[in-house]
Amino acid sequence: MPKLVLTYFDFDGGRGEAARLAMHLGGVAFVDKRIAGKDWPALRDSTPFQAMPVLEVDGRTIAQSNTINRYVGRLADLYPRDDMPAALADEVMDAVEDISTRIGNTIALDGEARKKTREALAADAIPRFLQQIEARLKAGGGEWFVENRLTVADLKCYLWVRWLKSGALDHIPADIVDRHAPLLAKHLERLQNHPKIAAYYAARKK
Ligand SMILES: N[C@@H](CCC(=O)N[C@@H](CS)C(=O)NCC(=O)O)C(=O)O
Repeated sequence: MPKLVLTYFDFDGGRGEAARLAMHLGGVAFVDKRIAGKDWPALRDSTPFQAMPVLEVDGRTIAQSNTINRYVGRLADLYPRDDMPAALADEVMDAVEDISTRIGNTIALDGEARKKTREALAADAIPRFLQQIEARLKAGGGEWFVENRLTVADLKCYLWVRWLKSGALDHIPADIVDRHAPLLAKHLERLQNHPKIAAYYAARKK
């Protein structure tokens, strides 16, 4: 197994969290390097695309969260080996990435601009993405996206849905998932109640 160092912000969510969870679930040893916000400006230019997460693999650096998810997913046996289920898992991860980026971009906006942009997202793009992603869960059998088992696609979706339902996003109603994609709300519970995920977050709280 290569020596792995995952570098990401010091909170239990965001683009680095699916890889952390995947390695934890798969028993893949890694250094969980957590960066405080105040230390990020000094580190920024040393990362390939001035962004995190980054994964060092035996000293080589890999950037881009979904690329990292696929890589650690393979190590953790949480990513499909066959082409079609792998493409379906990628589709979910990339769709979640697209919509998360659109939501994330509103964080930097000022009051009224943020309100308008978030209300527009809540009226159109978010319901569409929820419905389309839910349709893919249904096509996979209703519990998992592919191969009737947990993969990194489930982790990526779970973290997005958890964010939407957290109430942290003003002007995006926290019940938007329940209203537009009830299967994704159940999927969130399935992941939250997964024994290893529940134990991981219980331990993080201590
Ligand atoms: N496409 C990239 C986006 C990475 C990204 O924007 N990361 C954010 C944190 S989630 C970041 O590093 N922001 C700090 C900055 O832009 O200065 C990926 O998927 O990894």
